[in-house]
Amino acid sequence: MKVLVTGGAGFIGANFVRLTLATRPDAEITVLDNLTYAGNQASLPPEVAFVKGDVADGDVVDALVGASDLVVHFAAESHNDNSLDDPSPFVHTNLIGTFTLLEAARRHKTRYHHISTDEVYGDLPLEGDAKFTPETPYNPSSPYSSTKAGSDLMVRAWVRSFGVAATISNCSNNYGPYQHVEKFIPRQITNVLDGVRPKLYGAGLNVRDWIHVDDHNSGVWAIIDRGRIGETYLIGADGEVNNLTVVRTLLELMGQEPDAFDHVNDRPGHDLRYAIDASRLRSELGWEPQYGDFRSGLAATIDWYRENEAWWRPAKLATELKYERLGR
Ligand code: NAD
Ligand code: TDX
Repeated sequence: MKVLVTGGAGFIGANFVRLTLATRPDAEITVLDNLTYAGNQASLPPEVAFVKGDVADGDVVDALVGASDLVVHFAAESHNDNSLDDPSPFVHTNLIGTFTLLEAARRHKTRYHHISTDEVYGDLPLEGDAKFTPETPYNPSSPYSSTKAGSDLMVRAWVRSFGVAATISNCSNNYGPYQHVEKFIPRQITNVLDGVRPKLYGAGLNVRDWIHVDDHNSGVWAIIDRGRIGETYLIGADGEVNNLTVVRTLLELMGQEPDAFDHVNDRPGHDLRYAIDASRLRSELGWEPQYGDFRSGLAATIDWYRENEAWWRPAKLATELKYERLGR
């Protein structure tokens, strides 16, 4: 099976490529990625076929989609803080890029899987145990989540109007190796490694539903293998934790005092809480997460960043200068 992975030099895409190489000997992978600040070819094994190009470039996309049996579309501008600073690349990649891929999938009748986020549903109150389901109305908060929401809606329309053979997954917050140091967990781990105190937005009471990146990607394969065309599946592993607890756990695992962090300015429009009901994926497709214990997953992630400074160091200074400019 010829598989085109867009955004394969990013965090989740690179882990998807690695998982696929390890478990799917029949898959022949090509990565399409234009290596933005978030893309890093060093995240990929050198033997993987790699095309440097833009998912919004119709000619490049047409040729690659035409030569593939399956497209798994990870490429995106993915960071909320950046979208609040400058939304325009989010419109280009998340909306025009997805449109370009869908049109090619339509022309070539190529199976298409769309990677999306729980953030399309907006947020949940801090109190209570409500969760997002596939029926929750879309209500995105940021330029990032609104462009992801728009891309999901295009996929649904291309299925219904043009018969594109597509599925969608909306996953919660991922953690694990190869995640860019701008994101919450790697930012704090690498800060501590640099002798800098972690930075918590606001009071730190916002809740995220953490899932190990390999569990996300095994869910994606379950949907590709056994999912119903046109369907949306939510991926999550019941990993709700507030940001304050994440920082305290990281500090403890790294041998620091529990209060050795700073509160910084909150993110404008900061979503309060995300929580996923993944029962459709579990009951219909028989998927189960393998990384049940968040604490030991965090410990392994800390070890990975300790051992792979050469991978993250080149991005660290520019990332912290950006946060300094944003006051966070
Ligand atoms: P990332 O920012 O680490 O990687 C994105 C990749 O896409 C990079 O390699 C970048 O170079 C590439 N890219 C960006 N614009 C491109 C373009 N125009 N053409 C080609 N390549 C381009 O992102 P990630 O965290 O790995 O997220 C991957 C996908 O998963 C995204 O669609 C995101 O919305 C979704 N998602 C992420 C999370 C999470 O917790 N990180 C959770 C749920 C869903
Ligand atoms: O330094 C920080 N301090 C802090 O308190 C950073 C970078 C973040 N935070 C908070 C904001 C969020 O409540 O931590 C939480 C997680 O922040 P991010 O890592 O920026 O993730 P989030 O905004 O929740 O979005 C992530 O999950 C959903 C991904 O970046 C998205 O791509 C995905 O769709």
